[in-house]
Amino acid sequence: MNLIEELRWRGMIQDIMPGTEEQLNKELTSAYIGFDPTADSLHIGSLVPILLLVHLQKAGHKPYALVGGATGMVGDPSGKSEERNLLSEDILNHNVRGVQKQLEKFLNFDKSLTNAAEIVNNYDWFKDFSFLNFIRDVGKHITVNYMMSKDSVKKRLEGETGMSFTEFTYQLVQGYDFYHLYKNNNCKLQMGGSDQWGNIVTGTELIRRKLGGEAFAFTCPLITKADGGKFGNTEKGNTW
Ligand code: 383
Repeated sequence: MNLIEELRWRGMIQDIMPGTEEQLNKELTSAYIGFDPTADSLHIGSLVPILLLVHLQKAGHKPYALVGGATGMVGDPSGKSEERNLLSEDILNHNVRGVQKQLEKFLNFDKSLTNAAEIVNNYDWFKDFSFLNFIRDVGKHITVNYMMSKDSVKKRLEGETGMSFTEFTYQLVQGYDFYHLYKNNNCKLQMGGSDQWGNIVTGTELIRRKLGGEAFAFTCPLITKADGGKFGNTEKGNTW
């Protein structure tokens, strides 16, 4: 059974981009999932995505776990009905360490492996990225029309609380991560929970527009609370 067949019978695939299975069958593929350090612990909703990385590595591919030191400073609006509060840098640094320690327990980081797991932090490539360079190099490739068509944005435009420019740009920041990892780490696949589909596709679009490259994606269903809502660091009733 190949990786996608394995994940499918386990009910771990929600959406998948055409060509993904072929890519995984073709060669050792590097893939990533991002986790924002909005708390110092991951939660039960992160477990299935972590297991995607575990299965990926077991199948011989290379997993990257990205800790969002930069994206944690912005706040992902996906699945959120209200604007988030910004976290201080001290709290974020503390959270990055907590999340990193937990991720290390699931994956094999043995450097002698050709598919050794790696942890990366997007703060490393964003800390020196100026606002002007960002809007010229990234923002110019994606239309506002395209960004507004995402569920995460549409819902907030319909709602009463609106959405700040900060959260609106989140999909471009995550999109740029995928572009960065594609270009520098040959990472061709991004995975995540189904709430991440919109952000992931902005990344494959950026890779196509800027590099003419083809990147792949799939998502897993979200584990939800009894009330149907998603688990999350900033949600009530979370299981750490
Ligand atoms: C940041 C930068 C990237 C890629 C992803 C990210 C994080 C992403 C996000 N993810 C959630 C989180 O951090 O907000 N924008 O709490 C959750 N994930 C995983 C999974 C999930 C998602 O960490 O669906 C549940 O656990 O994707 O809600 O370049």
